[in-house]
Amino acid sequence: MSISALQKARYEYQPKVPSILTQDLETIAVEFGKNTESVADQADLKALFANTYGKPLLNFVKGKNADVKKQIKVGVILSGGQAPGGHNVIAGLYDGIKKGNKNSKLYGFLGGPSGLIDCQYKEITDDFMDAYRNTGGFDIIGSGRTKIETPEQYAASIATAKKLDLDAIVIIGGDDSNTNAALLAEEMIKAGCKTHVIGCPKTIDGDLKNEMIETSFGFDTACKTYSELIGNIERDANSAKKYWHFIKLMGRSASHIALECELQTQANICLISEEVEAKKMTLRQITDDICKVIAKRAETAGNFGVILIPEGLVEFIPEMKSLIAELNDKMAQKEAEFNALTDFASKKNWLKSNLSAAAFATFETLPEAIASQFLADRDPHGNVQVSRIDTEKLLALTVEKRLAEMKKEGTYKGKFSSYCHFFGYEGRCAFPSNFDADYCYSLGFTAFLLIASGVTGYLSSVRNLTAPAKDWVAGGVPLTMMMNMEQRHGTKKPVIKKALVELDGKPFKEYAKNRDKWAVETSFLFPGAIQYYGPSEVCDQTTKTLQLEKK
Ligand code: FBP
Repeated sequence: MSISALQKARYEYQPKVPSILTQDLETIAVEFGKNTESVADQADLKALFANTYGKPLLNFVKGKNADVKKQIKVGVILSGGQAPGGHNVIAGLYDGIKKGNKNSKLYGFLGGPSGLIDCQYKEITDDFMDAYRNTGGFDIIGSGRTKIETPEQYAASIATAKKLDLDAIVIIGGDDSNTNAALLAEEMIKAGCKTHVIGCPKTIDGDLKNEMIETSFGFDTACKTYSELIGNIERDANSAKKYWHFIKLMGRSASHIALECELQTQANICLISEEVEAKKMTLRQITDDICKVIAKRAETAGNFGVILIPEGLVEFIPEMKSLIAELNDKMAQKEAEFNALTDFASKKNWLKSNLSAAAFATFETLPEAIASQFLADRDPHGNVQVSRIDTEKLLALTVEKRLAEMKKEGTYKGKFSSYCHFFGYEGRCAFPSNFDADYCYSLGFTAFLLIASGVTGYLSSVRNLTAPAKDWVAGGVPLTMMMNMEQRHGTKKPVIKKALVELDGKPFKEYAKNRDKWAVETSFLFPGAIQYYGPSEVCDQTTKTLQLEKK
């Protein structure tokens, strides 16, 4: 197979790790902290996780671990959306396992959690692993979104664990996948199976974080990739001075990616879904605010600019949120009936008699192309797939319409022309930045140490991330500590709490402080491409979000 020059060079890259991970393994001991409580609903969670609830936090420190050289067998799963660095988590885990005992084995389950359920796996060997070090993507073993949640799926997973005589399974995933990891850890104990379960915090969305998990991996590289592209568009816009660029950014519900990209590029407008919800802003109000900036810039800077839009925005606009909630319910309740409808006109007719008058009125305001996207297939959790709704086009259309009205009113004298973009898949499989390469390798190696320490139901954690890597702190966080109970499909379920953008948090405040200036003046920043080689201040910078949060 031919490979690029960068790929060849990246194979040689040695990830930087916390100094404790460079010690002789037998001199790394586990230090337990205090027992923990879940973020909420303690009684319910204690009952559901009778064996794994409330375990203590732990760190790795200098000391002794006699068991670390034991021969073990471990399975690993990549779960959910791709995030740069996943291959390095596996590399760190693999190197830890082999350093412990060269006869230990690592099996990669193929295609996500379904690989565990169906016992589809591949043994990871030196040559195979080496072809994926420091590269992006999840193609080493593939990923998938199957959930392990039914009694049959638990039974099949336990059967695979027993068949392969696994000491542990490592699940690399986001909030839902790590909720699954916590449940699986508990089920393994209940079934008398020796297999322990450890999670690793993955998602470009950046919404799996809390006081013990500073960031999920992949967020850094994805944001830097999008910011490079946004910076390029800003330069183009500033050169031609004739287009307004509407850029939707991935991130599902949370606006962390949009906010980070805004801080990196200083685009004219960045919508933050969490603020839209807090202020109960309607689509009309959002449109008016954008139009005011466009009109102002038409008089001063010119007829151009850049607007960043978080992927999940529509779910936070009150009238759209109600519409989506009703659609999700009705489409699930009357699935067969709805699926039998083939064209848009008959679907619309069906909605007229099945939605409330208010929801149907909102539906009718949407252009047909966008309205059809609201009716597209739901994800495995029954939710609308926000990455498939062209919110950027919706806003470009509402803005164009409103500007035409303003022209008639005499409040806008510019010339409006727009371009729409969606940056999502472009960033999920980039070569991991040095930060993600280092962080992921450290997370994987730490996952091995957690296995060697005999714990289960823990998330691998590496903290103090704005310091040089040698000073990072490796440890583990009990998964139940991050959980609460939430309503899902009509029943209360245990879930890891999603972290949305906090409006009183430092990253948002930094944006809020500057946004009026960035809106009207042209204050663009051009971050350029991710650099892998060169001075540390160019190659090893963390995200602005992390820097501000740790200030
Ligand atoms: P995870 O939450 O699994 O990490 O996935 C994140 C994400 O990239 C979202 O930003 C996006 O909405 C979604 O995946 C897209 O899903 P798919 O890959 O199934 O199209």
